[in-house]
Amino acid sequence: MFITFEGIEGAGKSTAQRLLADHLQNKGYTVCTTREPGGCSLGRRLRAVLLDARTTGLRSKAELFLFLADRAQHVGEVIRPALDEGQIVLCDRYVDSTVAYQGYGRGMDTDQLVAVNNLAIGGLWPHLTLLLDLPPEMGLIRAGQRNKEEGTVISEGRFESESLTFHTRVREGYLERAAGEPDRFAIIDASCPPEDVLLQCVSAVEAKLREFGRVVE
Ligand code: Z5A
Repeated sequence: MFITFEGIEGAGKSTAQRLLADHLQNKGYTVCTTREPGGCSLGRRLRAVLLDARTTGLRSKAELFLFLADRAQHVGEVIRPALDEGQIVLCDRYVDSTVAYQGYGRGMDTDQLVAVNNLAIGGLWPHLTLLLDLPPEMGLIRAGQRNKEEGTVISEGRFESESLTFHTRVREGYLERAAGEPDRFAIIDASCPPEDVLLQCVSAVEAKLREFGRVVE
């Protein structure tokens, strides 16, 4: 089963992914955790270019194709093989990030974005997308706190420096997508403490596993 985590900066995706992976492993599932950009060796090189605040003047289309190159390689090298082995794949960001950031954030045509993404992923859409939703002001505060704790990293700050209006458009884009595909998306209230976020994720995942006849009690 293929599960993706989506949401704005600082929503708590990486935290929820880690907690959910532990929970599922404790239940006996084999889990593959990965992320975009940077879930494979080519992707790690592309991530360095894409997220570095010193990458200036990158055209929106060039940015798009770098994310798609990362995704196409990642699907072929990591995601599909793990799914073929029967693993549960938990991926931090995927196609919906492109539609939200390059579409709603940068203003590119969302139908075209879905079409080029479909080419990159060879039709491999997630079975479930956990949308961690919270106000952008809150996400940016969390991301700022994390940067303070871990030391601000200029090499990962290109999107963080976008305006609050940009992040607000991205959030609205996500919510619009979720409303359009209610069977795939579960909207998670990410403003609560991590353990409550986990409970909401577990409930959505168990419902999907039940649908697929894969529940381990
Ligand atoms: N991007 C794109 O434009 N197009 C694409 O196709 C793709 C990506 C795939 C990748 O950034 C950037 O690329 C992203 C979109 C763009 N940029 N933005 N914005 P990334 O992968 O480096 O970073 P991120 O995905 O935005 O994640 P993040 O900033 O690392 O945040 P997070 O994973 O959602 O949150 P976290 O690291 O789990 O938590 C952040 C802090 O909050 C940390 O201190 C936690 O301890 C704390 N936290 C977490 N959960 C909670 C709760 N529930 N309560 C309180 N505090 C919490």
